[in-house]
Amino acid sequence: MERFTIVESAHVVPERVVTNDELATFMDTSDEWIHSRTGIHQRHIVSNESTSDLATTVAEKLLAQANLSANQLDFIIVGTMSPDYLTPSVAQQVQGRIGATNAFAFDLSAACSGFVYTLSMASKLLATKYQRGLVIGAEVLSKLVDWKDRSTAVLFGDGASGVLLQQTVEDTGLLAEALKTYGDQSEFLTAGRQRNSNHFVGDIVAADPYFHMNGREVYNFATRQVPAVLSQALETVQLTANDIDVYVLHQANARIIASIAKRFGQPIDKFPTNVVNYGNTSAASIGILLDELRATGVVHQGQKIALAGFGGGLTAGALIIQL
Ligand code: 4VN
Repeated sequence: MERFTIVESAHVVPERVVTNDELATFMDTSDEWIHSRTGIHQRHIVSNESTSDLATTVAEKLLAQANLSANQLDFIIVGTMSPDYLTPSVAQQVQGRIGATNAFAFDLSAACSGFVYTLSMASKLLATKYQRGLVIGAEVLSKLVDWKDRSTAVLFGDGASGVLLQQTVEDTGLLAEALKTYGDQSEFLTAGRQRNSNHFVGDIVAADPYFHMNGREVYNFATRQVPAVLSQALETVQLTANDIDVYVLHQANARIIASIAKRFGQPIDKFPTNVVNYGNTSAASIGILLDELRATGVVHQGQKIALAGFGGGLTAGALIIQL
């Protein structure tokens, strides 16, 4: 077990709300289609904020809530697939802007599994000399969306979330995990292809900012692999599905979550969702939901919760956490 406590959680979304009805004013789609297929009713879209702006706001909230100063942080990891730059990383921008002079900072790129992979890596750091750190998921997916492609444009939204983690001597933290990567299926979900070009041969590959998704393949991957990683994690510590109080899954699509719950033989009310309000925010989604569930008391101290991410990579990952 990797011991830590979740001291605080926080999230932020841009002010601007775009409803399905608003999408239908410039795209051949409808609220009925989007809502019945995905569970999404609206998403938040940036006006002038960048990924690092959203991530910095989350970091500032976490420090304020915990009454800590930035120089008390040992590390900052940001899970993101939509950074402002290739370098610096979002985490490095956050570190500079909040003045976390004692923290090292880096991004972790694992798409929709970003929050789970990042939290797992943070738990390893907290098992060494590092006492306290931020785990943030931050995305501006709207810049990767082809607003002429109705099959993907309706799915995604912008937002950021995070947790402040700290070493503890209590019996809380990461009980078990299962992280899986299927790089041979990476073509099923891509975004942000970089150009490859040089002085000597000219253009080799052209840039393409947009999402490309084989929805059927990713959907089937999720319904098969999420129950598998959850089972695998539970088995390593001889726990069963019934021992988990709340399942906090990546919010890709409400129907996918329902079919995962069914396959896993657990009541759907143990799988809360908020995709209706935010769409799919990739690495930010699990943290946004976790923060809302903590705020309403659905998730609280003493529980065992399971987090599961799945998507681009293709990746899947499950964490069993004792709160
Ligand atoms: C994980 C998943 C998805 C995803 C895949 C398919 C899908 C979301 C396809 C069928 C369509 C409705 C939408 Cl499972 C995306 C990501 C990317 O973050 C990660 N929706 N759908 C329909 O016709 O019903």
